[in-house]
Amino acid sequence: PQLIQREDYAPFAWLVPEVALRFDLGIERTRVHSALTVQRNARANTAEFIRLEGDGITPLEVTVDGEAINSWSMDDGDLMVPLSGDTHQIEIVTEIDPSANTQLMGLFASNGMLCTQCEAEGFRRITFFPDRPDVLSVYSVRMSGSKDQFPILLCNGNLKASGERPDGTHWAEWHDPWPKPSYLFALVAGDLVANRDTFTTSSGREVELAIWVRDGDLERTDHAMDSLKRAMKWDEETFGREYDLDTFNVVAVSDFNMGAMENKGLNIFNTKYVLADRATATDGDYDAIEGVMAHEYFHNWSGNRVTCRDWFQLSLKEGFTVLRDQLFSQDMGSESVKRIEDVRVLRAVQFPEDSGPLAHPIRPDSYREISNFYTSTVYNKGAEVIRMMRTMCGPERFRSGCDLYFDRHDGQAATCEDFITAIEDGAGLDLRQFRLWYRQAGTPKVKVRLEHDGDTATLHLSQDVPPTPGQPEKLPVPIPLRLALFDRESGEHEGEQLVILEHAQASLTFSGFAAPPVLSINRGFSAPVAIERDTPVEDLVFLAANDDDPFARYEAMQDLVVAYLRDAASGALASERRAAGQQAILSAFASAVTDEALDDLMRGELLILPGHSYISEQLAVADPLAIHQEREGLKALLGSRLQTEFAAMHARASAISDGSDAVARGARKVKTQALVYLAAGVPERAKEIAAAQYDTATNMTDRLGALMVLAGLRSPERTDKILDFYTRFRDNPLVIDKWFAIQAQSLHPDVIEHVKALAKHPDFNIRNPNRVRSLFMAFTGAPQGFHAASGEGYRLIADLILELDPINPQTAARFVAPLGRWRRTERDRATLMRAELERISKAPKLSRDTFEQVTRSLG
Ligand code: B3K
Ligand code: ZN
Repeated sequence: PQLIQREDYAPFAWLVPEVALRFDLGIERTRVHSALTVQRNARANTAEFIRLEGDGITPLEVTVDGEAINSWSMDDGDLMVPLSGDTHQIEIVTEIDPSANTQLMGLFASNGMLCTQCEAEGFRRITFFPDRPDVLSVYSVRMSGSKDQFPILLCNGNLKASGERPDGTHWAEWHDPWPKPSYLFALVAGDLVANRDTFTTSSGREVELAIWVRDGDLERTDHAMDSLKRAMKWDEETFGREYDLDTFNVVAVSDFNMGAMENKGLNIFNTKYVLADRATATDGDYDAIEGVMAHEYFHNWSGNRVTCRDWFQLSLKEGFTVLRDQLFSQDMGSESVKRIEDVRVLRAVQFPEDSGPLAHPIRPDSYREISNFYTSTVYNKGAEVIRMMRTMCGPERFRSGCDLYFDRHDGQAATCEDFITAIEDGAGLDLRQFRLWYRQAGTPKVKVRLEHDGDTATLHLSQDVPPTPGQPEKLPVPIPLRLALFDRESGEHEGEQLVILEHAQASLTFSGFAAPPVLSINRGFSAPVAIERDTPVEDLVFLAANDDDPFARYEAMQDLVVAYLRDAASGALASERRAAGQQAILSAFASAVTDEALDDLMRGELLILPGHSYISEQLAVADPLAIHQEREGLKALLGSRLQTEFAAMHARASAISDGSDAVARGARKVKTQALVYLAAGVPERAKEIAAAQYDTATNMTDRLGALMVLAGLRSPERTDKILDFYTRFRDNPLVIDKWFAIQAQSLHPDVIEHVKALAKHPDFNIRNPNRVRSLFMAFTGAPQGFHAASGEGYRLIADLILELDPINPQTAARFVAPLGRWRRTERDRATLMRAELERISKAPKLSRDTFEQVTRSLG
């Protein structure tokens, strides 16, 4: 497959101001009639043809200006139509079989309904079209089909007319006044019911809101609706963005490759991010629904009104929209807890990506399959990069920059460069050097050293951006670091400063410190970098107890643990230092458990140990089992030595009455945290408490937390509760997904056998992406299974990739990354991982998606 390069961008030779589509809908046969008004693009090179992209479709009829032609030809799936004049009308008929569409791209069937997914290149599986984001058109759509089968017919924009015919069919006509690229097209036809509401915009327009689901799911849509209304209001207040159509429809589907899709006026969601009630969804699910609802809604401006010129600019809409949804969630709940959660995801997923074979800049330079670039780098690091701009200028100036961006580029397909320039002009920032963040991959490493002499403290900073594939040499990037220097006597500091490290090295002096201060740096995680600080253990303990920046406090605890586990897992810890490290961690945890000034939501964060992948990141080459054992060993130590404290915390939290407020949520969070440690340290005692928590649970958070802990233990309670859970929830696919995941990601020594058995369970369905992820993606997070010395874990994942690739390449390709970490993994395992990648690469007819990921990973 061809390598597509950012530098090769050229505008399309034709404009397509108008598109009229007619759909005759059927699950097995849908006929599509498309009429395109095309005009020569004065800003592009002239062409004698128009290339209309197609993927797996054939033209049944082609007419130009009303005349059937046969001078068209096919080129690699695309339709080439010769055109001589400046303006033409092209009409094309295609036919597709949505029931055979297992890729879930284009028009597909899910549970008897029809729906679409067009981003990035799915529209070409419906009809021939210049399927690129810089071609913007006004769409009119007429759809018709059996009224019985498809009582509800939805499309982008506003409903214009509808009617019935005597033959049992009905039709609807929709018009979307806003010019849009084909990737934002959507259509839904099915038997659906709606949760309806209205929203009055700041300028007083009333918008009809509807969330469409299957009959029976309606009771579980209230949280999604509330989240949507909160997001609409917040975007008006915080970014001055108002909704721009008379209706906003959201449809939930159970077969979906991703979380959700921001199609203009008709968002399509994975049911996972819509349906929730207290018995079936965890607090984490509630937060995720709120966040994804907001994210897709925010795309209406950052993505739809201003879209991307080409797919290399993806972070223009995704990074920005992730930042917007993060800020929204920070405002809706606990700002510091949300910040910690976002950083944890970044470190668990994006940092490893940035240090592995799939590393790429937030604005990539080339791709073979764009689906592979919907990554944590483009999304989460992209958000961090824009967040740094905001940190450097402050929220007000940032808002002015955003206003200018929306103003200047409304109705356009823009670039990251356009965004940066608008922020420079509107916020008054100089971002010349900062642009490197868009061009360079790799997580910058910042070394921090604090010296003290007389009454002066000197801070030495240096940075290094590591080499990544295709980028051996790097330049220093501007790194905004929020810092404070604490007086260790008073436990206070004289105010926070923002320092921007622009060069490879810098030294800063601070006077007025008779005694050496304690440095708190990268507060709030002001830059997405890896800090290496030579901070003594007692200073970390000090910060873990005293830092007034909640993120920095969390970070001090993490650093204590990370340093210990890193050294322990690499065998570099002499027994004395081991004991000292454990002692420091024990005392930091003991104060976190008992500190009455902390709320439980924050306490819960402090008590989460750094994840396996983040610890691996600290080592050039990691032994996954050693990390796992040390991490579990530390948990066991904490659980047994702080047994009384954890049990008391569990009892205290269990007495807090159930509810959806922050106090009750915090209580649930620490309850399960207590169980996690007790299960590691005193499993016999933990079993009982967990079983009781399971039995008396009145919500999914408590029930699943208890089940998760039991799933890792060999005990009769485990078997009992796993069976009970299945029986209770067998009719709810989203909960059964949890049931699969909890077993696949468990600490149980027989996890591989469990996964193999679950793959044969009647409820396992390889065609449903949620189910595949809940079994196999979860399994890649069970180190003792995935990294089993026999290589069986790697083989399971490789077998899955090979089986799934012909069915759903986009989802299959997502499983390559865990195997791609071989270079950073201990030698024997690396050989096994590599061998599986090679086996995959030799398969005949590998999809472009999987081929690209496997090739890069072997690289
Ligand atoms: N824009 C979509 C992602 C589409 C993924 C295509 N492979 C959802 C989102 O980021 O909001
Ligand atoms: Zn998005």
